[in-house]
Amino acid sequence: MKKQWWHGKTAYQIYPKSFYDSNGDGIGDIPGIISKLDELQELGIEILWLSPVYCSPMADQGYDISDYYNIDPRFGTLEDMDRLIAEGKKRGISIVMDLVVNHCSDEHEWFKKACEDPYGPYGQFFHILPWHEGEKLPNNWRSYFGGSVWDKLPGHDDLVYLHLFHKKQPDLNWENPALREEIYKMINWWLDRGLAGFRIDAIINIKKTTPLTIDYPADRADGLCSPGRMLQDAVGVVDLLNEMADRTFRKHQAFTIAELFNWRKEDLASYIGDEGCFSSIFDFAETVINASPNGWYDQKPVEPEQYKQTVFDVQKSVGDVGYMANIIENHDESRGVSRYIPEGERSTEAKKMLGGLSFMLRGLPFLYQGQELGMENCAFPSIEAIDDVSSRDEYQRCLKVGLNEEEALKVVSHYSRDNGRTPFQWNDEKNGGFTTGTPWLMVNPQYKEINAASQIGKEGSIYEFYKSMIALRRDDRYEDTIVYGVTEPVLEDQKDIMAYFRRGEKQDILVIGNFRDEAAEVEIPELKGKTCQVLLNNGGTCMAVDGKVKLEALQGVVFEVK
Ligand code: TEU
Ligand code: CA
Repeated sequence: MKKQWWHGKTAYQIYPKSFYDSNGDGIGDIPGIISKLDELQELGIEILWLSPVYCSPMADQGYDISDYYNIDPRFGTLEDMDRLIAEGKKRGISIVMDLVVNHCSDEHEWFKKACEDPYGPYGQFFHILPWHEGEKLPNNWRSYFGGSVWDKLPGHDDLVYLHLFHKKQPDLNWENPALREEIYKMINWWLDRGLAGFRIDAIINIKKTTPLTIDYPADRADGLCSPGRMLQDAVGVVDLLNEMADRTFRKHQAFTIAELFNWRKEDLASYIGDEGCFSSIFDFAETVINASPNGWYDQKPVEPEQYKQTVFDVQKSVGDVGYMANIIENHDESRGVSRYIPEGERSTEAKKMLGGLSFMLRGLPFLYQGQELGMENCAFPSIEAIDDVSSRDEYQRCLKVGLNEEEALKVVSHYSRDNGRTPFQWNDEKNGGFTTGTPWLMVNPQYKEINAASQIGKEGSIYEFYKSMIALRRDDRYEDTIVYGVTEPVLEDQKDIMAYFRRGEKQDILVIGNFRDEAAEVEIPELKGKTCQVLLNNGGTCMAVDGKVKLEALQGVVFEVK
């Protein structure tokens, strides 16, 4: 694998709507982000990805874009964005925007023109098919947010258009070269402005099976099938992606990170190999542990053993082919600490342990806002307190299969995307210091205990633990091993102990965590006769003597082994 400028960095995702509100309208904004750049630099962040800030009707929180060339007034102006890029540069922080091009908004002018003249050039920008009342729809795919992927084209009783996501997110027709030209032009326009690159949304969905009129076996009682099934059969996405990369990213040496679920091992090199179409992709394997085709109500809690095995499987299959990005959460997931740490064990120490086990893996650590504080899921008091489209769909599903409202709320609260979207907890003042107005989404009541002000500069805090991990990753003495060392799991048969070596040229690093609620002593014979120096410890006393490692309950330690 060729070395790249970004490999040794630490990245951070901002969900702008919920990060910091600079003008009291209850919505986070770009000036708010700029005002916090010093703190991000202090933490050690060098790559910053912003979820979408383009003009949007917000049917899906900005993932429905009505103008790719402008900033939504709720978030600021184009000048603010330019300023963010420039201020980032001054602090060694590369700014990455979200590239949402599987679909746009039904309020984008392309879609409006397509509605005016479906048989004209803009009709070809979308997937529009004839259909008559009473007929079967063109296919039986289910939107990711529930219901059919087909809806009537506004103003036309005899036509339907395709949307894999919300009906306000019509899919763009990537088979049409004219559409692709428009997309490339837009990408280059942003890169020319000084943007470092993009996180690329839902990109695998751009290639559909053809013709579109083929049904798949139903995977639920509604007779529909998830588009995920169709994606297994769709061929040729890599050709499209390479064309996009050639025309845009490669010319600019842009950093690109794709949201790509269910990649096949044999395709990995074409995505993130040296000649791949992206810089990196996220490891999402952990986020789908125990996922059920039936929906959230049917999903079982994640066991530490499942977490460990899934992480190791991904590390092994990626190997040296490319560089993955490791996360414990993002804006589409519930909080990692609430998901991967068993109920009742969510202590400060346990949160650091989980953070460390993920951060020290081979790959780019990608933190999500609030992760560095140990922010947890929110106890939403009612479904009305939840805004997210997919959560509302899952809630209805729960009721449909017979759960009562309280049970349905419990399920949805556990998995809701809004868990990651509650406002950032800056301090213990009103609204957690996020806004002086009324926040667009409730603030997690835990802000009194969990907030940035009480952790920054405080010895032993989760924030300071993350800061030391980031510093360690940049430390000349260890950098090469942490960034490029091979991941080699050990003690795999020790239940609820997650341990791995990072094998480097200068040294080996041992990362070990004890998910058990009691102390553990394990033996790693190769440590005999070697010295183990503690580089990081989440608290408590630990010993590595004569090949034996003693850990307290929920203790996580990083050792240098020489
Ligand atoms: O997500 C795409 C995606 O496949 C997952 O979001 C998942 O299916 C969904 O979250 C179900 O809960 C991306 C964005 O990250 C997400 O926020 C957008 O809603 C989606 O694309 C549409 O743009
Ligand atoms: Ca604002």
